[in-house]
Amino acid sequence: MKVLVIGGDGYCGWATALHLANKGYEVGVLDSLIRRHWDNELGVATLTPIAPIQQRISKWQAVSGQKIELFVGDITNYEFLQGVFRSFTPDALVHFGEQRSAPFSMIDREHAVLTQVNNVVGTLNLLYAIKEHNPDCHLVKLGTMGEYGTPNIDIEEGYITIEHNGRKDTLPYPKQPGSFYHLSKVHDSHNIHFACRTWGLRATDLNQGVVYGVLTEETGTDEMLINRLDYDGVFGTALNRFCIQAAIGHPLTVYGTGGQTRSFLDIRDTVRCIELAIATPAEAGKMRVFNQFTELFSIRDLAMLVQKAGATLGVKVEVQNIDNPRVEAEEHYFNAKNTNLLDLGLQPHFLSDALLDSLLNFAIKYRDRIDQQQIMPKVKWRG
Ligand code: NAD
Ligand code: USQ
Repeated sequence: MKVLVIGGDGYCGWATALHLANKGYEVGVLDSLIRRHWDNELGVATLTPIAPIQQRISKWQAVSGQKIELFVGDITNYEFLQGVFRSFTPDALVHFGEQRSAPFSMIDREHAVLTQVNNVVGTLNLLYAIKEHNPDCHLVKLGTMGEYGTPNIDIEEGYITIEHNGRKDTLPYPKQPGSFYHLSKVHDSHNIHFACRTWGLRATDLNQGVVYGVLTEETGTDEMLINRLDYDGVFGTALNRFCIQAAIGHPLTVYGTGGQTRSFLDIRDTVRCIELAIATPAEAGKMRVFNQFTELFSIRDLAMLVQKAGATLGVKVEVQNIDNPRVEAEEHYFNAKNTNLLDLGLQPHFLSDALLDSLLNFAIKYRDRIDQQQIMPKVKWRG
């Protein structure tokens, strides 16, 4: 089975491409490398020294004997995308290839527009390419738990059954996202749902929580295969940032009270979830939705866990509540379902002392690469 991993040079995509190759899939990587360019523009860099994609791929071939085909280009360019479909003929697409930072999308009008055009047009092009070249191809699309926002009722997996004025229907779950980035994912979901209903395509929308960790079985086999690990105020995410802050003695940056609850998963579960989604494709005409996370934590609790893990390694960790640069509820109800992937056989790696230890030690190993100026958040939602 041939799987094209779009965004395969990124954090989730690189780990997934190698994992699927290791599991016997014929893998192609498509990436425009735009994320490396955005890092350069912002003057930020991953904690880990990542090799150019061509070198990463040839190293993987050297260690595993498996070939991964590389397509460098932008999915918003339809001619390019059609060329890839003709030459690679994928049976499944895993789509990670979007601008994925909420703060990046809130920098100014240009970044909001860039984010929504890149994400919405890219996904729309994929839907047309599937329809034209292989309507049976299964689209596995990365969405986000942030599509739902923080409603005061339980969050279902994509759809909710509602009774209204004596009538009943199962409808897309209401969405209240918290940034122009998160909104782009809602727009994608609507377009994918429409294409499935109208053209009979098959898709799985994976509403993923915040990913943490860096090592997977495959990326750990050689230093040249190392994954990216973002810590800066734009692309860095909560738990990864906290471990890296702890490693250099920077107080942990909890925004506001830290009562914000979010869903999380280990990157080793990200790659496994994708494998499970591909192995049992969605039915033709259906957009399935899986909530892809394993645990819920408040930001304040995460900071406390990192503080505790630091203490066992002899690292003193301070927690600082700073003014929240975002507009979001800080104390709220949050209860989301995640049974679909568990039913398919996911065996979660829950957050453990061992993982925090290894992430902290990883951060300590590369701490000379950290630019302290990039840690505090600079982008404010209200401008
Ligand atoms: P990333 O920035 O590390 O990787 C994304 C990759 O996509 C980059 O290599 C980039 O160059 C590429 N890309 C972007 N636009 C493209 C385009 N138009 N054409 C071709 N390539 C393009 O991001 P990530 O952390 O790996 O996230 C991957 C996906 O998973 C995103 O869609 C994101 O929204 C979703 N997700 C990520 C997280 C997380 O915590 N990292 C959590 C939930 C969902
Ligand atoms: N936060 C802090 N301190 C920090 C960083 C973040 O308190 O130093 C808080 C934020 O205010 C927010 C929460 O932690 O309440 C999560 O923020 P984040 O930056 O870790 O994650 P987010 O912006 O939501 O985005 C990330 C990924 C995105 C993905 C999303 C999944 O960048 O691609 O879609 O996680 S989810 O959060 O479930 O929507």
